[in-house]
Amino acid sequence: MKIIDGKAVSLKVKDELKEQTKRLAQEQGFVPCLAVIIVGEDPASQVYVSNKKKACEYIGYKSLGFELPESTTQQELLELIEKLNNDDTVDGILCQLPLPKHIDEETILNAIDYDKDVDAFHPTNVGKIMIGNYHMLPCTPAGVMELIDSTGVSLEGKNAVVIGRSNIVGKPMSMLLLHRNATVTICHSRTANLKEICANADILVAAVGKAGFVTEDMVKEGAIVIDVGINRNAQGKLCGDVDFERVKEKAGAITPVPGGCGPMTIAMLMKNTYNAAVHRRNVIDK
Ligand code: L34
Repeated sequence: MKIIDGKAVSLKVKDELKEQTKRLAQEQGFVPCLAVIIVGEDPASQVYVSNKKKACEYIGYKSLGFELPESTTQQELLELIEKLNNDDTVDGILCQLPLPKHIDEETILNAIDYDKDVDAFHPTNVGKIMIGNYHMLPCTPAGVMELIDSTGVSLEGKNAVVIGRSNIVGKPMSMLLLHRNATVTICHSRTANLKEICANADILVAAVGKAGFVTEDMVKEGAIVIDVGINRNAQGKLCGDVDFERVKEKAGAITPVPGGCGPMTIAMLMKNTYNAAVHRRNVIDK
């Protein structure tokens, strides 16, 4: 069994971007700029957003932070997005989810200029992913692909099972696996024979949101197990969807939580920001 080190893989991605950014600054006279919006004071979201800002600093991007109160109206948020859409110095716009209940997420995500949509949540970018023609990939699924690739295992013809069908993880995840010629099964809360289907997976991606959901009997010997979940267990400790201690004895490779998919999500956001910047500013990237 091998523990996949998401921190190390993410650092490699960030170090490459750091080099590329240095070159952009020297040769083109600009660095990418990411605007991050957070509404309200959800402590988990604050940690994620602060990790995003730190990553920008590390690589050398410009970052703009907008911390808006819980009471912000949908109209006010739309006005800020419109301002950032029209600001030529801004390359990427991210509005951290979840948003307060009185704001409609879909309306907000649709309002972000799809060329600045570094989350790849805009319907245009979602459509491009479906077709297989994209320069912006959703961060968490893209990070999962990098983690799978870091094991050196080929996906061609393999059984890949995704548990969870969210727009943010499960659905785009399945498409990326499909583009790489895996045979993909999407499982969810109504799936019959979940255990049997999972136990047949060469690659198992868990994105459920329930601590300890994936047990050892659901995992094939030698499988690659990717844990996208971030939960708190009864002791308040951060943990994924997978019963890590038991499953790690059976898996061929497994991601931990923390230190697995979380850092990769951020690294992929950084990559999207770079790509958005060179695409938007028509830079021929060498
Ligand atoms: N718009 N909203 C938008 N884009 C996203 O890509 C996200 N996501 C998810 C929640 N809402 C979003 C994130 O950024 C989840 N997510 C995210 C980002 C970073 C980390 C986890 C989730 C992360 O840094 N995880 C660390 C531990 C952090 C901690 O200590 O709490 C880890 O090692 O897993």
